[in-house]
Amino acid sequence: DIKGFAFDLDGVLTDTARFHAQAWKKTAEEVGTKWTDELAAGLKGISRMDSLEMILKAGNCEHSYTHEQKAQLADEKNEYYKKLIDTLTPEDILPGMAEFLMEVKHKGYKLAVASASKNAPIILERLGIADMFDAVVDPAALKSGKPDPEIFVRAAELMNLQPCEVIGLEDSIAGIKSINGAGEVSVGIGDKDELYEAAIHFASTAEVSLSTIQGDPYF
Ligand code: B16
Ligand code: MG
Repeated sequence: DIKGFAFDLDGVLTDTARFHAQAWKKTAEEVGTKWTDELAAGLKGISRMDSLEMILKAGNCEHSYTHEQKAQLADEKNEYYKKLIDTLTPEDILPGMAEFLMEVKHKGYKLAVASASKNAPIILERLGIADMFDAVVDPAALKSGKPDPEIFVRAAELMNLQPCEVIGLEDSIAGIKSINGAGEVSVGIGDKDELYEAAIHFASTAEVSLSTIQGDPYF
């Protein structure tokens, strides 16, 4: 029986990808990496340090920086990013998701956030939905990021549920792999061809519906 839902944040509850892109673009310019839409898309769901590594690799300069310099670049990006997310309000919850959260909460399901973002708690506060969740996974306490299953396994543990009792919602391929690897039911939101590994699929957050999920053979 499904008893809980684990939500990715960026791309599922709100769109912070535009702010990540804006902030990483500055870093890319600083290190001399050409900023492309493809590069931006590849950073979806990937941790801060892994994102920086991808940007440095794209410019063939991953060996030109010491650990300290990389930490500094990541810090600078995060300071700028934090200014951008300060502008978030409840209006920035993605279409349909405030209603979906209220519906599952009202029906007695447990709710968790499984985001790679260390800024997730501030973002949830800004969106006005922090109180709805029984648990928020702390990504700093994990050994491996998505696509490793650890983050979604942890989300189930924090809800006191078995993975098979949890549905995970994700917009990234890395996230869907993490949910599937954890033994949970994956819901993919976005491009169907890209997210073909998802058990259940919706084209956008506006389409996500509890009755459709409950009617699916995977439920
Ligand atoms: P931070 P998600 C991810 O969020 C973003 O998609 C990814 O672009 C970002 O690098 C990562 O969080 C870490 O964020 O720098 O705030 O710790 O999709 O897992 O909610
Ligand atoms: Mg995401």
